Amino acid sequence: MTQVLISIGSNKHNPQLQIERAFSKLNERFENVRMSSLYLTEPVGGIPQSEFINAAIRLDTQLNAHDLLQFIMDIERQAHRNRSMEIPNGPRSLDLDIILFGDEICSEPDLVIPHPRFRDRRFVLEPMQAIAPEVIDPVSNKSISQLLAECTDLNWVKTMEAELLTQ
Ligand code: PH2
Ligand code: MG
Ligand code: MG
Repeated sequence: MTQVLISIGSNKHNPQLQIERAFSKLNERFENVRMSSLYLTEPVGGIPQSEFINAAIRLDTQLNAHDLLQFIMDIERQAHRNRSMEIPNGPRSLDLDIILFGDEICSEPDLVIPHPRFRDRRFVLEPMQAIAPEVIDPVSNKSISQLLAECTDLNWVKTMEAELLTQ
């Protein structure tokens, strides 16, 4: 079994529903599936666009990383994601990124693990910190907690609960 950390995000076509549906599909297929709470996050890159909802998911799998990638891309397609029509870092109905796959390091044209930019993204690290603070990044040998403490990304990330309290 390999423990996997996935970052999930959406800012189009009912983001909360997209994330809940994707979570149920992963939960049906895999074991020990856990999701953080949902976070409202400032869009990073792309074009001016709506805020995202992001979360982190932790699961165990017997699949290899490529087969897991196929499975999650299938979930993205079911959410009507069409990569050929997309602006880089632009709006998307559902994005599932494999951040860590056990302690594997993989650098292939279609799959880079650990995710190359996750250490610089607060919208990835904050949700991961909530469910997997002790997990180690095999490239930097630092824990998620350490990476978050050192992260200089100033884009805002807030829990949906905090957002409700300020309304
Ligand atoms: N995903 C991107 C680009 N920018 N910004 C936020 N806040 N959340 C995301 O999930 C996100 C992003 C590319 O996948
Ligand atoms: Mg992606
Ligand atoms: Mg992404």
